Amino acid sequence: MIDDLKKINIHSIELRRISLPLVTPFRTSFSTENHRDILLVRVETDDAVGWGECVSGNEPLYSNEYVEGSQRVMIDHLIPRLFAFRSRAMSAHDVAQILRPVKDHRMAKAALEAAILDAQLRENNVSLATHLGSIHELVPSGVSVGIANSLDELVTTVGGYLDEGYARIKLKIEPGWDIEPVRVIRKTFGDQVPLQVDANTAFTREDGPLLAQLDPFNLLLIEQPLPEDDITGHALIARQVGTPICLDESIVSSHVAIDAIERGACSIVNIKAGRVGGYLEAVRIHNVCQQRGVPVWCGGMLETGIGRAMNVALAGLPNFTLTGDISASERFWKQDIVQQPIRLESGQVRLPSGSGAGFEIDGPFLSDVTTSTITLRSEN
Ligand code: SMG
Ligand code: MG
Repeated sequence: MIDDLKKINIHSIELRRISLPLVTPFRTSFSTENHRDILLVRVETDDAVGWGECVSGNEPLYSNEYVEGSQRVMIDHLIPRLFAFRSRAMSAHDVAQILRPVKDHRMAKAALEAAILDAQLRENNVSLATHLGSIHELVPSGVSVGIANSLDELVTTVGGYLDEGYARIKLKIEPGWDIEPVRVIRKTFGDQVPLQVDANTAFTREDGPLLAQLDPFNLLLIEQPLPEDDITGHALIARQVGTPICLDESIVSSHVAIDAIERGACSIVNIKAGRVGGYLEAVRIHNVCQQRGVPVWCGGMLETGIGRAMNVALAGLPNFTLTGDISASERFWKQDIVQQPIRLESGQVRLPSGSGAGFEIDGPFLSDVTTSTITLRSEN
């Protein structure tokens, strides 16, 4: 991925908050979500408008970021740095460097970079998929299934998704909802269903023997069993468990990815642009994993059509050899804010091909769900 794009002039950055209800509650080991309060970034340049979606949650429970904090850090620290950039014209490839003095806040940085990249690609008439280096037109679509109220309810839900054609099922797990749900899903739907689990940090270093009880079920992977800061703990677990260990929350940069791989903490990596500070760093992680023979897959953060289109573009890179959490928009939303919601086509989703991330906003619906907007203008 080289930066051969014509630079752009940013005129204004709008921060728009929207509120969207989920079609069904989504329960993980750390929370139950009924709606998302989402921060969108809209960048206006000379000849284009670009959009980015911030994936930070309503509360700081997945990571330390949360939507109110992301908006605050953008207004007080990130956007002023972008506007103070020495020369007026900028590339999205400059953004991470400009924002580097501000520690962490990767979801906020990622949303700004995404909006700038989208605008720049639209001005250059290049698609995001092409720019990132995607090689596919369609990618298989996996679905993440929340913790259910009962095993019967879980079977009904998973059966529905399999009927819809999803290519892979991921079950959320937590202590007490771990071996049994997997056993029941395997017994009901057979050994051929591609299946994996995600613990979102809910287990401890002592749980190696428990997690090894998942081995007979032939899972693709166990995602993030231990807390995000415990790389050594994951290496210990990986030695006790036959199922491959995959990291999500722990992998916040390409440096951490290399470290985790070299220390034997994971043999698969989940890549989420928001968690790592942007799509450009996501590609770097893809590359360092590829060089080390570690397959990757694209995670999801319950995105609207904005983030979802960008995730599909990323998932077309060659080392995304495992199926991602890129379900159809209707898995989470009754109505999407874009005119081209992601749809399932025989268990796959299509990479957007228009310039930028390839979608158009549904303006009237976006207005309906907007709860606030703030516009910041560059003085250049
Ligand atoms: O967007 O399909 C999606 C959700 C996928 O399970 C998913 N994401 O840890 O991987 C993960 C979770 C994080 C979000 S939970 C609110
Ligand atoms: Mg996860």
